[in-house]
Amino acid sequence: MKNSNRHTAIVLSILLTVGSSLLASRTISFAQQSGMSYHFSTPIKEPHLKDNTPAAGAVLTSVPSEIKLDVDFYVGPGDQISMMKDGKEYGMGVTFVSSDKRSVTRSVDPEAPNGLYTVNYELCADDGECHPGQYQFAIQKAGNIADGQATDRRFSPPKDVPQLTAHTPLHGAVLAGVPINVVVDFNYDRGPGSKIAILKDGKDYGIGDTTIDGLSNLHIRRNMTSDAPDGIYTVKYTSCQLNGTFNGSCNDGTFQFAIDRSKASTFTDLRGQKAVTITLKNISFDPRYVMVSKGTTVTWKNEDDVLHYVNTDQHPEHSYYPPMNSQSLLKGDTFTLTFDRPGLYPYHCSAHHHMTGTLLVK
Ligand SMILES: [Cu+2]
Repeated sequence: MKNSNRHTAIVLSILLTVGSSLLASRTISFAQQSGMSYHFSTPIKEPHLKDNTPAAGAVLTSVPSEIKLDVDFYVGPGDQISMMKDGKEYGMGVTFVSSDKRSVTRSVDPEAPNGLYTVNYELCADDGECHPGQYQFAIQKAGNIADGQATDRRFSPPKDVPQLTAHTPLHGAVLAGVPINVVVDFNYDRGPGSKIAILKDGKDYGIGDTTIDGLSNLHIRRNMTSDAPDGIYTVKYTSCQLNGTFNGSCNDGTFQFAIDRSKASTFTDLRGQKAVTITLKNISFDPRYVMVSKGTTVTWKNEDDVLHYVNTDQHPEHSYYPPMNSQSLLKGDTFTLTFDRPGLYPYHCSAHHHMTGTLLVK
């Protein structure tokens, strides 16, 4: 060992000795505009783990699509990946083993908020022996906006009401076309008095009456006029409870979304065809963003070995356009629907939450 190297080694060994009591954990500071810093626990490494994505201690500026663990052996059945924050699971669907059995993946909830996440996993060998492991990473999306809110500053914060579970469009969504309707979802029956207005510059672009539908009357819905102009819309809704403790009581909520037709320029233009096929392949919809003419029959075909679905937004309500909910699709299975109403149809696969698509009917 050279002198200078020896010197470095001595300094390092002193630092390691001093730091050994602190080795149980380490802090990585994150000094971007948020000023957030995260305290990561030391990973517990499964003996055969070769690599993991995201990396331990990573601070990501967007939500990863999946957790991926690479191994230096062949994994058997029984593997598990969990991604937790504040006692809530953000792993989605089942844990998958790659066809070469050298990696294990699980999808991540695309709505996962900012914060520190703990990945707990268990990797199993062919002989059924399993070993646990753990590591942490953080998500810190750009901007200082609170969790779950739009990062586009044109939008003012939404006002939610009791028993609200979801709505379509989402707050802060910038849409490539006009939504066919606005749907607000609840976990308890809605009753008379519930109503939706879709406002821009004091004008209501909702058409017809607000309706209540779905199993147990969980959704309130209002159609939207298809010639609504580009711009920001404020949805003002009144939610009235039908049964239970709050029978007859009403609450007002708001959220906002925008229409920007220029976003449709990125869509695959399949207009002028009577029939169009979208393939479900490599856990994605191909093409993902599709423009078709009114009256087109669209067929989704699963070409993956895994089970997929076509589900209208949001998950798990699937209420935006209920005819667009398929049965489970095995490899080779198809789902076909004819679209007579112009507008935007956002959808997803309920088995793979980052597997999303949008159909724009012109
Ligand atoms: Cu899927």
